[in-house]
Amino acid sequence: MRILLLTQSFNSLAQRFYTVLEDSGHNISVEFDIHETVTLEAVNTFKPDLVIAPYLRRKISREVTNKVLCWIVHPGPAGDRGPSALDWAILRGEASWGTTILEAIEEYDAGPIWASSTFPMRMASKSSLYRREISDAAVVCLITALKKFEESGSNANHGIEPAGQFRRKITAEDRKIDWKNDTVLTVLRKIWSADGSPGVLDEINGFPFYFHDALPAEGLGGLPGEVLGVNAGAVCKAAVDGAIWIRHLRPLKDGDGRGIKLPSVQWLNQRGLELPVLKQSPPEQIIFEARNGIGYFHFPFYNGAMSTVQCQQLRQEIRLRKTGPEKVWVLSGGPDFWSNGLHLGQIEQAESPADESINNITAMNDLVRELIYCTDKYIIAALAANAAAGGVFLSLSADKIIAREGVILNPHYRNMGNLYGSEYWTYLLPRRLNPQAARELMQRRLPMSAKRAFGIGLIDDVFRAGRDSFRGRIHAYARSVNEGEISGLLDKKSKNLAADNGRKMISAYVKGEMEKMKLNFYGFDPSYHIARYNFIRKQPLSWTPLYLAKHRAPAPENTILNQKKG
Ligand code: THG
Repeated sequence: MRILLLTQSFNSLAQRFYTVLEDSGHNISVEFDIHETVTLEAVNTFKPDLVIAPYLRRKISREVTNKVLCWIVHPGPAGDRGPSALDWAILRGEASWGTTILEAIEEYDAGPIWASSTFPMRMASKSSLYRREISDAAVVCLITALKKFEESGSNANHGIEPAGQFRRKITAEDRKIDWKNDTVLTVLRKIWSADGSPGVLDEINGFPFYFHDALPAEGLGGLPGEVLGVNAGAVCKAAVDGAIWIRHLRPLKDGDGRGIKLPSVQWLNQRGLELPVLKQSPPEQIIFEARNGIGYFHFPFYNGAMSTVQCQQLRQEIRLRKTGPEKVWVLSGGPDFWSNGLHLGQIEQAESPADESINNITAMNDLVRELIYCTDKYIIAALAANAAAGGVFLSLSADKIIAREGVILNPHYRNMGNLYGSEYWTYLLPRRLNPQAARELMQRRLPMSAKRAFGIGLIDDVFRAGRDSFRGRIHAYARSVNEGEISGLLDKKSKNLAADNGRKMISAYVKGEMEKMKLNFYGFDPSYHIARYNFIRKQPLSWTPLYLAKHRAPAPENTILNQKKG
């Protein structure tokens, strides 16, 4: 089928839909919701059999809905309606929630329901729930709805009775924290319902900030609303029955449009606020765990972004554990993101973004080199969540890469202003792909499902498993390696590395990459700096790039990566 994805942006769910539909052989094009005339033009040009809106806030015009069946993904159960569904569900503390695909009609979210799926709620932020439960349920709905459509056409009998109500758009007032009365749970729900975006506006000692990335602060308390102190980059504020950590803050404005989300203490220092350092601290961002002879590295960095310091700390942890007895290591990343590489927010706020780019990529490269040279450990990259850009190439330093089905990879740097990229990709990628496939991959710009990444040999396996069973299967696999062929594998690893170095010094690859990167950072073409600015400040999109809007671009050549497997 020809399917047009109509979306406010190419967010994680839009990317998930894109890959699921592409993998099932459909002809997909994407149009951003810029203006109704542009949407109509896209429909008239592409002539889709179906329009799907994975992430849309504005009304699809009657001209479009009269022409073609349009589906809206609604992040709520059947019958629930309105533009802030998940926000309200978190704020109210719903025990279970869902995702629904409904047909767009003139009245908002009131059309026939094509599919719906429910899940138990988790105590987590909106963006975490959206990336995990909402997205997984949306894919279940997509498959169900497509089946109905393919069997019965646009007049399929849906048979799902809506039972819910319209809830208006949530406001800042709805989430305003009342420190004198709110419990820890209430405060957390308010912040979680607004995290990643827009955050809850509150204050630290009179300085206004949007609060993000909040957690309960075990064993801490004080006068309601009192700021108790800081630790590990986070600030602690008391509610009536305890306290919370706020790990990230965003100022109202920083003179240059939308403020940047950064570790709380960084902004507090910048405001000249010195707060007492508490004995307690929030959960670590780098955790080593040894289980049955397997060493796990967890690094659940916020948004998967790895700053210079975080790269250095992770490398330090790896060096520290090298002397440990575990011979098999698992790089687990985090549950919402495996890794997205460079910390563009830190780079954006630096005095010299170009210098900080160099620092950050150097620290990433040092980390990758550390892993490449770990010849006495067999390293498994276990991707339970998405990876992009430098994060993908970091995973290539492992000996085995296994992803959970449903994981999306963006194995390229080009969307960040044509960045050349480093992380030893010129060494690591040709270990897995032939030169033409490697070149195509780096040119591609599009997301790729784990399944397809496995199909082209970019990764070694895909486990079809839920998040918990993925952990179990990775552990079983790691143990089987540990108890089996481990010494042979490590022997081979050392020999391969020596042979590679014999052909061309591995250091020469990164030297070449860094020469290109310096041009990106300091050169004549400012594309990288502009792309980063727009990305960090969430600048509204004014057009759909041609790599997504296929209907506006000439037909692509038949490339290796686009060929269907089996
Ligand atoms: N039908 C059509 N288009 C749609 C939907 C639909 N586009 C996306 C939309 N569903 C997703 N759901 C909503 C539900 C309510 C509102 C927005 C998206 C909403 N919006 C305004 C607001 O934000 O306050 C108010 C009205 C307005 O400005 O139009 O209430 O089902 N065809």
